[in-house]
Amino acid sequence: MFESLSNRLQDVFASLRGQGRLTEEGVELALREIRMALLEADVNFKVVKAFIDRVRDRAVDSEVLASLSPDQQVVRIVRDEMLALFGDTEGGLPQSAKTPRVVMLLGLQGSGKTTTAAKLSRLLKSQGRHPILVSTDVRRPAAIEQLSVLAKQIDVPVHDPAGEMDPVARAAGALQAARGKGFDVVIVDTAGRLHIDDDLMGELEAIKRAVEPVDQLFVADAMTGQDAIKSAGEFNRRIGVTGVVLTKMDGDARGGAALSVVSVVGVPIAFAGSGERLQDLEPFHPDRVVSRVLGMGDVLSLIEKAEQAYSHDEAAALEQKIRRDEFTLEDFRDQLRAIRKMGPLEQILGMLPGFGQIKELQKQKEQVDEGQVKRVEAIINSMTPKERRSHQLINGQRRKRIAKGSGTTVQEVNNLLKQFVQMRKMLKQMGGLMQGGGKSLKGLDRMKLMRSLGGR
Ligand SMILES: Nc1nc2c(ncn2[C@@H]2O[C@H](COP(=O)(O)OP(=O)(O)OP(=O)(O)O)[C@@H](O)[C@H]2O)c(=O)[nH]1
Ligand SMILES: [Mg+2]
Repeated sequence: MFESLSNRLQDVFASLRGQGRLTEEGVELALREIRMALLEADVNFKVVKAFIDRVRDRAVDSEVLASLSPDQQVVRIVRDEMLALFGDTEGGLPQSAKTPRVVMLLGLQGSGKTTTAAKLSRLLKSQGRHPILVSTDVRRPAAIEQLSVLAKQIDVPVHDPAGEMDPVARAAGALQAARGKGFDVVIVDTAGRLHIDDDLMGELEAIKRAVEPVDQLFVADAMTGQDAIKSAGEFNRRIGVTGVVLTKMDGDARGGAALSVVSVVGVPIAFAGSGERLQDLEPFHPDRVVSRVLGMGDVLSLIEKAEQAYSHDEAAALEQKIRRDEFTLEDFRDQLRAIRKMGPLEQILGMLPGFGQIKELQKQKEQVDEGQVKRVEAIINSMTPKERRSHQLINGQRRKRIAKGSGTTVQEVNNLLKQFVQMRKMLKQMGGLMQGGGKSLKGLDRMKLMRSLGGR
């Protein structure tokens, strides 16, 4: 699922890579592609429109972070907005003090209600709850038996009085049994229909009145895309839906249903089913799904770290210094510290996609030695403030003293100074390119920088 959407979005991000800054045309072009990608993934068109408008607003009037490159900025905005699509949800069932808690499953025929009933009871049991199951599907032959067979596999009791064929009586009986025997959750499986009809709705309403469920979960087959959403809206109007269970996420659904359901129905996705086995149900975690869609889970956390380590003001101040050729060893040390705040270099580099696979980069990774970075810092710390501000002062005599003070060699001090001078030159050139815009040294550029330093 989400594969093709994911690929297309990543193409969009790739096309933004290497651009110096976000221009309005660049954003528009990217938005057009993102829009197409979402529509092709079967996301509801109204949802797409609202989504694109919000991304545009944010990208153009840009609370642009100096530490991010254009593609990272767009990824970040798209990620935020996708998360917003799913609403603020942790997945799972919301808190409720009601005991026994009745969970009623609703949905069209074959959407996965019965399987989900069993999966959910297994999940709740593993969380220390004591569920009991009941089938109210008296119409389809063997439907009751199906639930019993599944329940046996996971050792969860079912309420199944022989010969009782009234759906309401079966549900009410289960609730009574739960009260009497100390079960704290009653999961009510219901009958499905190919299409929504009055008969079915009437029956569901009667069951609902009899057992007053806390949760009315709409079970939607992700493979049916927009149709699932439409019927969710219908069930919501007639019966009320408190949450959605998206099943068959393991199939080749395009994912649009998942991305539209919350906006259209207005309730969160509570669980996602991803297989036929009874352990294949998980509370729905929007952040993980979004990371997967954007294909850059680790890059996202890298972006977060860069944001934390580097404020906009710091970036602007640094940029000014570079322009004026005032970048000192002290600034250099601050940069070093900022980058180390992001975490161990090893770990940061490991977050770059494909880093592990590329041999050449693997070699560079080995060169980024945490110890070396620390030595660079020690060398700078052993300088006097005056020396740090004016590196030209540092003659042979001073170099010897600094080496001694930092527990390094004169050779190492020489290397550092040489690199510093080179870096200043490079920064100055870069500074010339960074006109206006406040786009300064970006996170990843800084890492390259530090790599060249920490390296040799
Ligand atoms: N691959 C996959 N199959 C699933 C999933 N959930 C359910 N199924 C399968 O979908 C089919 C229908 O599931 P049921 O649980 O019987 O669906 P239902 O909604 O109870 O169907 P009715 O009672 O006839 O309305 C079964 O073959 C399940 O094994 C899932 O998450 N992934
Ligand atoms: Mg069923």
